[in-house]
Amino acid sequence: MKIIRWILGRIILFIELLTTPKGVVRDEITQNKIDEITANYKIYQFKACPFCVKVRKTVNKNSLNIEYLDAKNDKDHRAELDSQGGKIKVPCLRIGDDKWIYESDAIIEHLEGLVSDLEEPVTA
Ligand SMILES: N[C@@H](CCC(=O)N[C@@H](CS)C(=O)NCC(=O)O)C(=O)O
Repeated sequence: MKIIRWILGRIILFIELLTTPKGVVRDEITQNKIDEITANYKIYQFKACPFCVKVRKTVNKNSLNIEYLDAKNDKDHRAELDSQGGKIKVPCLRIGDDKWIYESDAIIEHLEGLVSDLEEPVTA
């Protein structure tokens, strides 16, 4: 069972490698603004989790600089996710110390929303 899971994990990572989108290139001011906000973001993940792959694709496509934390092998990160986030489930987006967003779709919606808010031209 462990070996099958391992093989599936490698397949998932290989497909990710083949299908990872190129990141958008945006003007420096907007990218810096986005980086400033995401400096406060962390994503707890299991490397080969398909839901985490889905979130990483959004991160890469939008050229977001977000730190990933391994909640599978790193005991401290796993304990943090459990005790502060409320459960061990990945992916989980942590914003600062107070906001923990579970569910890949909710994380993607948040990240896409952040980018579109900052990229949206302001109209009078
Ligand atoms: N509906 C969730 C599913 C997430 C999920 O099932 N994650 C699995 C890993 S692939 C998990 O965290 N399982 C808890 C565990 O293995 O301890 C999402 O879209 O984020």
